[in-house]
Order: sequence, then C-alpha cells, then structure tokens
Amino acid sequence: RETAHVVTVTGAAGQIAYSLLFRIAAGEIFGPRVPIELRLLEIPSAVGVAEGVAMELEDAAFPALESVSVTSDATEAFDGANAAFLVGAKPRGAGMERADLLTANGAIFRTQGQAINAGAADDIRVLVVGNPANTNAFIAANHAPDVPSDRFTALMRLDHNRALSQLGHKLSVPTTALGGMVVWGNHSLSQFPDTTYLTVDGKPVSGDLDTRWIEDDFIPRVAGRGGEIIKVRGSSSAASAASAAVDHMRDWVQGGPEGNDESWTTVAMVSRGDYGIPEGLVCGQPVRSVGGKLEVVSDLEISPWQRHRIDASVAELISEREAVASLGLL
Ligand code: NAX
Repeated sequence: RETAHVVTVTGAAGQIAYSLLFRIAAGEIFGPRVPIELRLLEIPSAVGVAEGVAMELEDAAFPALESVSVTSDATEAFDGANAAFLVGAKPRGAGMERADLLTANGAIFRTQGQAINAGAADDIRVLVVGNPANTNAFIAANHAPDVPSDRFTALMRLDHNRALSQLGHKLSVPTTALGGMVVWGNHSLSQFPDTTYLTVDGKPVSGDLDTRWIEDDFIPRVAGRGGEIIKVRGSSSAASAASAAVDHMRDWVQGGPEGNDESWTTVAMVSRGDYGIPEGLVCGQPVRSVGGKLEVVSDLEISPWQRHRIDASVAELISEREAVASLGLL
C-alpha cells in the first residue's frame, strides 16, 4: 500500500467542511484508491463538533480513508501535509469593522502560513477558502518564505462555476461544452467574470452575447450570487463551495480541466506580474494545470474595457494589502 497523502482541513466543524471532508475521503482529489490521512484543525471550542464529524467520516468506511485526527494545534495539523484546505476563518460579526476582521483573520493566516512553512511536505498545495480568501492567501504566503509562492492559491472556482452555470442556461448548452471562461480579480463584488474568450464546443461565441446582458445581468448576478444564496437558502453557500474546492484541488493534482490543453479555469494565484497585476497579489487569473503545476495563461489580448474592469478589482486587492500592512500583519 502507498504511503498516505496527508490532507489538512481547517474550519472542520463548519458547514463547508461538512460537505468537503466527505468528498476528499471518497477519493475525489487524489483518486479513489490513494490512501488519505485527514487532519482536522479547529479552534478549541469547536474541537468537540469536529470530533463528531471525524466519527461520521469513520462510519462511512471510505476505502481510501486511512485515518482521521482532530487538533487545535496548527503545527500538528500541517506537519507533513501534502494538501491543505484553509476553510476556517473569522466571520464578520455585527458591528465589526473591516479592520477588526482583517486583524482577526490576519492572525489566523499568519499562524497557519508559519506552520505550513515549518512542517508541510515539499509538494504542499494550499487552497484558501475562508474570506477574505485572496488576502488571507496573501498573508499565509507571506509567512511561508520557504514555500514557493505558486503553492498558495485562493478559491475563485466557485465564481467560475457560477458563471458557467449562468452561461449554460443562457446559451442552452451543457456547462461541459463551455470553455475560455475566466473570473479576474478578487473573490468579492468587484470581481470580473469575463466572457471575452468564451467558446462553445471550441468555437468562439462571445460576439453572440448581448453586451447589455453581460454588464447589467450576468456580471452582477455572478458576483452577487453568494448574497443571493444567503437570501434564498438562509445561510451561505456550502456544498457548492466545497464542490468548487474539490474541482480546484483535483485539477491541480491531476491536471486539467478535462485534460484539454486549450482550456483553462480560474485560480486566484500569486501574481508574477502577468496582465499588469502587481507582483505578490493573489488574483483570479486564467490558469492551466500541467504536470501538477499551475501555469497562468499569460498571452491573452486585453481590451480597454477589460483593462478597466480588471484594474477596478485589482485596486481593491491593493487596498486590502495596504490595510494588512498597516495593521502590521506582514
Ligand atoms: P462556518 O462558520 O460554518 O465554519 C467556519 C469554521 O471555521 C468554524 O467551525 C470555526 O470554528 C472555524 N475556525 C475559525 N477560526 C479557525 C482557526 N483559526 N482555525 C481553524 N478553524 C477555525 O463557515 P463556512 O460556511 O464553512 O465558511 C467558511 C469560510 O468560507 C467563510 O470565511 C466564508 O466566508 C468562506 N467562503 C468562501 C467562498 C469562496 O468562494 N472563496 C464561498 C463560500 C464561503 O462563503
């Protein structure tokens, strides 16, 4: 039997983890036969609940699940980790200022970045889900100087999948027929779901889409979908977020999407300066996974209208970075 892949999930008592953990244990990321050791990280007050989740994971008798453990110690949780899903974050409470939220989360992601730096496996892949996801990933990466920065990512695959779903309905095609979608920028209302390079069965179709619809319906609908879900469901997206996290990590590990060299997906990656995005910012970009590594598709042509939209979201990332720096979190 191969040695187990160590997968760390933070926020293990929360609602996203309750869906995510079972899909990881079912082998959806590394393959159904690759043994997995799950490490669940929680804050001390939620360790009990996480232990209940661990019991349920055991009760599912997943063939790939070798062991599950629960801890509130980050060093222990990330020791030898091959993959880490940083889902746990401090939610914005009533009356909480933006700076309070950044301070609380900054402390969490600094500690976790340091623990990853100290103990994770050489092939560690980090996906930050907890909000503000891009800036939390930025903080974690900054506290892990020995880990290559392309190992730190934030989740924008949910925004990407939401866009595919809307477009599939609009064009009456299955989402699997769609390619060339990208969501630029921050996982926030400023994001830019961009249909410029959209294809159906490999053929460009962006010219067929009404620009009014794109600007007035599509973009705000995708960017505001999280809020729409809260309104209708009564709590925030959980299973769809978990599903997007699985898509993200599976494609990263196994290559993709769909083994098609021409296609890409959206990953919030540490910028290396492509598309004029300041270096170091964690920004949604078109990304391929090749041989287990993520590569930005860096040669797309950008119109002035796209430039304006990308810059607006990047400006928000810059202001979050400035806030984090002024709080002494770097
Ligand atoms: P829950 O509040 O259900 O769960 C969060 C869990 O994190 C709690 O159990 C809490 O105890 C734990 N936690 C807090 N601090 C921790 C720490 N230092 N170490 C370990 N665990 C810690 O939230 P849930 O609905 O699961 O959402 C989790 C995060 O995902 C939130 O920040 C949320 O805003 C974010 N989301 C991000 C999305 C994305 O696309 N990037 C979409 C979905 C979701 O809104």
